[in-house]
Amino acid sequence: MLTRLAEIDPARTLAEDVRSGLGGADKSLPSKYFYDAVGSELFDRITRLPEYYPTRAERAILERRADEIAARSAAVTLVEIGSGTSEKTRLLLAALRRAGSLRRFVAFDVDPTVLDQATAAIAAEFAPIQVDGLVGDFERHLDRLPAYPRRMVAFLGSTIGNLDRAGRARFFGAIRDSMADDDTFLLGADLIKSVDRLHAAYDDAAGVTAAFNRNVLSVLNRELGATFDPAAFDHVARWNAEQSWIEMRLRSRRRQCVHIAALDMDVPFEPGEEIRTEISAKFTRSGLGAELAAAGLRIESWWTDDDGDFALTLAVP
Ligand code: AVJ
Repeated sequence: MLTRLAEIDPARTLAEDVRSGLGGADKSLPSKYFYDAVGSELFDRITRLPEYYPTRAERAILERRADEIAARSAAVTLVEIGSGTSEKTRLLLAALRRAGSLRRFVAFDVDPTVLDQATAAIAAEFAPIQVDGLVGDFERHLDRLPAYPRRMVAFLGSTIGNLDRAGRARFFGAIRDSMADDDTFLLGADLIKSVDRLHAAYDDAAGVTAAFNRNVLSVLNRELGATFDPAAFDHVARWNAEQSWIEMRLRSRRRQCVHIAALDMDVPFEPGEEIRTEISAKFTRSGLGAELAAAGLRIESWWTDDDGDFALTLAVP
């Protein structure tokens, strides 16, 4: 059963975000706009690239630890934030079903198309559990999570890395506020490693990540009637040691001016001028533990893959 609990107006949000992101001197775009149909497909290809370790590492942890996670959470409801295709989630659902506690799955995602497909597939696969799809933005709508009993709220794939420190503090605070005493929070986080490996993961040899990055310009062309030539921008991946994140940028190959019809806006670019399109923060156990603690959450379990590349942590109030 699919229940649509909330809907937002993505077009309005996009217009506002693009106006403020491209209006000033330090240009940036929120990374959530990568994920139209083409972008989601490109991201899916990224997850299978030899250089992109996070997806494989997280899956390896889940394969090994799902039953332990199910036992420790004893969850009746699994809530997945930023659920996407919920591919790895199936490992958790299966473990919770084996444990005998599972009654309900709530998928929360910004993309209604992906959500419809994923919830329908999971409802069929895990019948008779109740499956709800919730369309929303995890930076704005966590207060609308349904208050079912004994929830495990999962936020996988190191999507947390897309938020800066202040954004993470807000996000963890909102998660904590939504939690009852017996709820748990399962977080997937990418860990700090050599800059060479990080660069390779975000600037792969086959150029899939470059295409993924440029695709956000096609989204703006289609949704806002912009005149970006994606080929006029180079893909850049840069480690920011101070912030402990890798950032993706699009660098203008020449002086150019882009018109955005829906905003009645002209955006000038100097040669070499960049738009920051994504941050992907990397963590240590102590750093993440401190950020969670500041929100009133305690690390109950911490699991990594054999190479120590990625961590899953179960946090409790
Ligand atoms: C989906 C946000 C976790 O930051 O690694 C992959 C997105 N960007 N390659 C990440 C992404 C470039 C990804 N997240």
